Amino acid sequence: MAARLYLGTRRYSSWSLRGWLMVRLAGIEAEEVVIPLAGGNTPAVKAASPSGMVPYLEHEGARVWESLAIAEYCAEISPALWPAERIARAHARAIAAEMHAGFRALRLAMPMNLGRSYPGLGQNPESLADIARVDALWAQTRAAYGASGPYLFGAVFNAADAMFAPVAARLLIYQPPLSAAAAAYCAAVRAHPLVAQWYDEAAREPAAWRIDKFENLA
Ligand SMILES: N[C@@H](CCC(=O)N[C@@H](CS)C(=O)NCC(=O)O)C(=O)O
Repeated sequence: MAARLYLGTRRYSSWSLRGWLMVRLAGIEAEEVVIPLAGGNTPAVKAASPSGMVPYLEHEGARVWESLAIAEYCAEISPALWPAERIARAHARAIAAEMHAGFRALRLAMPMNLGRSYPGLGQNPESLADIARVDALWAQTRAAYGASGPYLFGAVFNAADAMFAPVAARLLIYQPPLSAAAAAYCAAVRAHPLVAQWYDEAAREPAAWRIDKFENLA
């Protein structure tokens, strides 16, 4: 096998979901190595990945960590990961980069747990401000580029959608106030076959991989 993709526990690892979606969207055949996360500083992750974090992709001699770098690598193999048109592509990269660098309050207050529902939890002024920005950014993007379908750039689920897929998951878990359009986008992301596959595989992970601090928020 010329490729190996290191991932963390699917139930919790939002960054792994992004990297996995990129690799699958690009059609790269990779052996998947899922490392049960310890809730930070997992020794097996440190041993496997140059940055000590997942996702991490090895492919035909390339060693790629950081989800956005994985996105760019996958897009070299499958350019349709980004929109074909230059201005749309610039926008897609801008919003993907904003996601990669930001929304820390949202990520901290609403950790991803695909096996739980925590409606109403995690709302604070900072996380709600992040959510308002996400909602506006999705609305602007869909208004400008999304007319042909349910995703950010229309009919094709692309790298920008992959970057936001774990945000959609969090919003479905924590159910903060959202515009109807953002709620519809979250539902569309959840229904995408690859996202559905990730949830299904997460549901089959051993119960022993569960981490108390993510299971008992309520
Ligand atoms: N900026 C990184 C973030 C990766 C990240 O934070 N991954 C977490 C899992 S979601 C991790 O590997 N944590 C180490 C650990 O839990 O041991 C990226 O874009 O890939």
